[in-house]
Amino acid sequence: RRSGFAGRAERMFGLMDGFLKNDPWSLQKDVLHHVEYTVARSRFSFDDFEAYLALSYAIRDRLIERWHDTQVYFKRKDPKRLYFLSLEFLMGRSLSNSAVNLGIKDQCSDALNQLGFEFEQLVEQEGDAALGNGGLARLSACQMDSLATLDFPAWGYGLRYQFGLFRQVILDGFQHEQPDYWLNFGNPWEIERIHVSYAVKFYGAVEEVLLNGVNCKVWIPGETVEAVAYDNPIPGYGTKNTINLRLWAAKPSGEGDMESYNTGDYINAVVNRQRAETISSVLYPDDRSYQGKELRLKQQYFFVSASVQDIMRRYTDSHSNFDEFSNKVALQLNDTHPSLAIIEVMRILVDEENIEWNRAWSIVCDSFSFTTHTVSSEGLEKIPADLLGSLLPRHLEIINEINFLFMEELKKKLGLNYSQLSQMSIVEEGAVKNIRMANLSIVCCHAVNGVSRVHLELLKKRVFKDFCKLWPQKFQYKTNGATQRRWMLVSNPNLCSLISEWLGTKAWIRDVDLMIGLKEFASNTDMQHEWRMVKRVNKMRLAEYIEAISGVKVSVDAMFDVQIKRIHEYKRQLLNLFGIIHRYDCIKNMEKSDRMKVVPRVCIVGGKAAPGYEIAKKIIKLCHAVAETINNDPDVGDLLKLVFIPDYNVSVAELVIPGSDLSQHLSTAGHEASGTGSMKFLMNGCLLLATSDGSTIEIIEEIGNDNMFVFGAKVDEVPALREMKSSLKAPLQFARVVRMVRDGYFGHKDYFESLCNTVENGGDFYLLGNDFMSYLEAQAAADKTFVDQENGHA
Ligand code: NBX
Repeated sequence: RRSGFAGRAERMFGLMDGFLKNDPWSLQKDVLHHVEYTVARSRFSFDDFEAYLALSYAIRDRLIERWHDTQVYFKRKDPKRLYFLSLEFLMGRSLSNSAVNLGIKDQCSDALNQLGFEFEQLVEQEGDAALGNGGLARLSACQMDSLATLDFPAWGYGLRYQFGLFRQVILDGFQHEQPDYWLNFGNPWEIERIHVSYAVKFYGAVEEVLLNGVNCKVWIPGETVEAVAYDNPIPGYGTKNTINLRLWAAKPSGEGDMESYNTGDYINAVVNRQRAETISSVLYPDDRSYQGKELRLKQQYFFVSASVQDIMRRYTDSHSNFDEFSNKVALQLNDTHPSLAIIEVMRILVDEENIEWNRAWSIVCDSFSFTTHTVSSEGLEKIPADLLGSLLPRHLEIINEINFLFMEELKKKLGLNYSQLSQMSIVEEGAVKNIRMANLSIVCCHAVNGVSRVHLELLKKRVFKDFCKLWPQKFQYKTNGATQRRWMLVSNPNLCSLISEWLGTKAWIRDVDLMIGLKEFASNTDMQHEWRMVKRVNKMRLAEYIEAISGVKVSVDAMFDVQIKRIHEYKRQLLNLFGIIHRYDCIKNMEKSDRMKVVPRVCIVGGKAAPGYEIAKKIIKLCHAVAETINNDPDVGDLLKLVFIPDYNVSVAELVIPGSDLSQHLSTAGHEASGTGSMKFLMNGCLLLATSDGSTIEIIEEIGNDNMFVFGAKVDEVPALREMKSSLKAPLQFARVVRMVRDGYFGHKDYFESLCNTVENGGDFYLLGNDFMSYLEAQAAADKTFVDQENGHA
């Protein structure tokens, strides 16, 4: 590669000036070129999917161009780079997002129209990239968009799972999981980099050798797998900055080929090698519990090792020693899942670069930070020490050494307080020895981030109490956010045009704070009218979708009331269902003349349950059973409908959120670390009905209690309520709805029994009974506001 060329190209084309043109005619020409030469169809005859592919390749070309320019620019500047390591990214679709961020959506539409295609229809051809479970994974995706938009020299690293999050199929109201074959029809958004690959080693043993008169540890690994890079360019909005999400795929390694083939067992050798690919084959669908599975640990180390090698290579390309490492490299760990990266860097510095332990240690501590997304100590990741020791023997030694030094330091500070020492130890002693990944991360990182203010307070008070006392300066919070590019510009363009027109600027698309300027128009009737028109069109689109998937016809005059998120007991979808049953029961028992006063509602629920989470699966079934009864009851008609939207994912959210009037965030206070769904609804002009938990607490402070429906126990009240629970009597209304379920009003009496038991007989850990009346009051207030809105008091 001749470096002189960069300079020449820069002089000829201007580095930050696109080589490819973005007018409709040029785009059209490029689309046809890709139809003919990439998709290999005739440019005179191709269908929607082929058009989608060709357009994606035409856009990808433009992304690649900007990506190259970004790389050249930062290589020359050599700023501190930010590396974001996450095992999960929920990217969703890329076509619309890329076109919007590149500022070429209208040009693409024009180009396609002339060819007889609709941009919006091609967008629907794309499947979601669902390489993650829930909030944590979507946050990673939103962060990538913001980092690119804010001109950061950032890289994301993750795993290229062949199967993303399972597809949820509902049969007779029960959830079934099916594999997500997202790569089957190709992925035009990624660039395979066969030349960017690293050997990742596993198993084997540690040996001591004498090197230059010094005893050194050498890891002799037993198995090698190749990590191949797949790059996904992420464009910023209103900037040329285009960052990279580098995902690793596992491939059999070429190492040792001769040896195994010489044994004569050629077929077995090939088959065994092929097994290497299983490492990046499937995403674990559990979003909270850790099972200590070997494959999961392999995934973690595989991705960490490849990423660290890549980062080290980039650093050593332009630096001759490690003095500048922590000034040039920031490694941000998304939860504890990538925390083996800490140990891997330590191992490379000490074992391979022969850097003295203490110096290596300070480089590591200065470079790493981590974000935790968990509120309870039960949710923290633990890895059985035996498992870790067999897969990564040298890493276990390093962890033990770090722990030993940490314990010595603690003893000096705290004395011999064994209970405290054992709580803080990285190694959990017991029948099974475990490595506590959170303790490891806290000890080794210079910063620990919570994801909302109350989350940090809870970490300080409970989960990491002792660590917070020891190192108060390490603990901080960065309240989560969501990108308005994806959640408004891509999914609700009509609302965006309205906002830009009223504000007289599009600057809010990069700086969301500017939306405050809308406040002065809040009571303007023209603005209110336009706003309602936008909402109505979005609701019509959603109603069509609902009818298509469920056959249920819903009225757009009704309030669209939505709860979409992973199904969890603490998120209390069951409280929502009990509220719906109560509403149904009230309508049934009402005088016919009073029914006129009922505010019509369409209740929409969506979300996946982890495959092994029985209670969550029963909640899904109950939702279907209740829907079946209500939707077929002629007494109720349009006053109440309930629909479950199957296979909830990013694209479904993009459709549902803009068409919602009310959204529910019902976590028992103190259980949702932050919550980000609420933000997406709010930016689309949807009111929230929520508990005072996670980021909602800060949202209430920003928008005021008058602008949302807050209910339920507060974070500080929950522990005492739990203590008193056995002496508390659930309200009659609550007992009545639970009884309806128990007695088989919705069928499946036996199946729902264990579900009912979770909220009665002294159970009710999540305090549904306690919060029920206050929930109903908040719902009544929402009804009232909806009617007022119709009267012009929005
Ligand atoms: O992270 C979520 C929290 O529950 C939300 O409150 C928060 O807003 C969001 C972003 O900070 N946590 C989460 O989604 N966790 C996981 O998805 C998860 C996945 C795998 C795993 C453990 C947790 N092993």
